Amino acid sequence: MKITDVKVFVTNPGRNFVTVKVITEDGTYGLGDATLNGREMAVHTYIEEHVKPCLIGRDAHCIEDIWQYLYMGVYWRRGPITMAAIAAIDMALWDIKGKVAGLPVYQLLGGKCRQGVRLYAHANGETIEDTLDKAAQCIEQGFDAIRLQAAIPGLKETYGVLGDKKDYFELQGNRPLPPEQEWSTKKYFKLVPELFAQAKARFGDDVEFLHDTHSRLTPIESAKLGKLLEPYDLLFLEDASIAENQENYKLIRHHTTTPLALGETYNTIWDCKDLIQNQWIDYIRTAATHAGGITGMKKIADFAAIYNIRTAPHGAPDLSPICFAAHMHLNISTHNFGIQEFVGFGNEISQTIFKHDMRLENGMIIVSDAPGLGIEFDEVQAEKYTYKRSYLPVSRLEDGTLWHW
Ligand code: CS2
Ligand code: MG
Repeated sequence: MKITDVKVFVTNPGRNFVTVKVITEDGTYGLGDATLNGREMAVHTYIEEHVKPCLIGRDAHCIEDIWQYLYMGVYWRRGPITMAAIAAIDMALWDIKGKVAGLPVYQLLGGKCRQGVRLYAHANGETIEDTLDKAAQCIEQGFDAIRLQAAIPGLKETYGVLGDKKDYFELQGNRPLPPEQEWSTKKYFKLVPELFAQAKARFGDDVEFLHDTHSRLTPIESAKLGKLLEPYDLLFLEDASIAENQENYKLIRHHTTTPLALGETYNTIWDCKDLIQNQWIDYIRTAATHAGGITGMKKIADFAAIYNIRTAPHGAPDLSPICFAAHMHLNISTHNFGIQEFVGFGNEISQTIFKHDMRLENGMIIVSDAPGLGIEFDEVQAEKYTYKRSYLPVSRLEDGTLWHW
C-alpha cells in the first residue's frame, strides 16, 4: 500500500495545531498530530522538507520500519521537533492500518483491558476557595480525580490558572512574544500545602487530587513539598523538579512517599530510562505527539510495566484531538495504564475541525469503535483559521533571574 502524498496543515481555531495527513495509492488516508507548542512551523518545515520526500512510495503498512527509518536513519536522533514529526506519521500509519483492517486501532494493539479510560480533570482558581468550588463542579460532572492549581498570592500570574481568560485556548493562543511570568518558591510553599489541606477537609477521601509543580523546584524543595503533601494522599505530584537530570528524582524519592509523575517533555524511552528502571517515579507522563507516536508510547509503556510504573499520558490543550484519540486507543489497551489528563475536547471552533465520537461518561472516555483512530479532520474548515505565532511564557524569579516555566 504505497504512500502517495503527505500533507501538513497548521490551523488556529483559537490556538495552533499541526495536523499531518498521509495518503495512500487507493485514497485511504491517516491522520496524526505534530503540534509542538510555540514551535509549530519548525515541525511543519521538518516534515515538508526532510520527511515527506523520503516517504513517497514507501509501504504504509510497514509502521515499525518507517518509525526506525525516521528515527535511526536521520543520524540526528531524538529531540522535540524530530519526534513530533515521527509521532504524526506514526499515528497516521496506525490510522491507515485500522481503516484497512476495518478495526479500531486498540484492537490492533491487543484489545481492551478495561471498559473506559479514567480521566483527571483540571480545577483552577484565583483563591483556594474558588479552586475548590471548581473542583466541586468537576465532581458533579462525574470526575473522581482532579488536578488543583491556585493563583499564588503576591504573583501577577500563576501557571495553570486561567485568570480572566475563559479557557486555555484564550490563555495560550495569542502570545505574539513570550509573556514573562514571575515565580517565588517561598510564596508557592505558603499556598500549596494549605490548598490540599483544605481540599482534604472539604472532600475527604472520595476524590483523588493531583498537582503540577511544572518543574519549578530544586530537588530538595521537591522533597520538602512531597513530605508536606503526604497527609493528603495525592494521586501524584507532577513535574516536581526539572526533567533533564533524571537523578533529581533519586533524591526526591529518598525523602517522600508522595507518588511522583514526570515525562510530558520527554521524546524517547532514553529520556526516561533511568527514572523507570530505578523506580524513581510512579507515573510516566509522555504524550504520543512528543514521544514518537503510538509506536513510541508502546515501547515506553511496556518498559515501565516491568518496574510497576503506570502511564498517565499528558493531555494538555496544546495536544490536538488526534493525539487524544491516539491516547484513547493506547490507554484502553495498555495493561499498566494509570490515568489520562483531560482538559475537554477543545473550543467550539476546534470541534468543527476535529470530529470524533469519543464519549465522556462519568469521568471516563468511552473509546470510538470506528476503524482506525476514529477521528476526522475538516480541511476546508481548518483553512479558515490560519497560523498565528504564539509563544509559551518565560519565567523569572522576583530578582529577574530566568527560571523554569
Ligand atoms: C501542563 C501542560 O497539562 C500539563 O500538565 O504541564 O499544559 C504544559 O504547560 C503545556 O503542555 C506546555 O505546552
Ligand atoms: Mg504538566
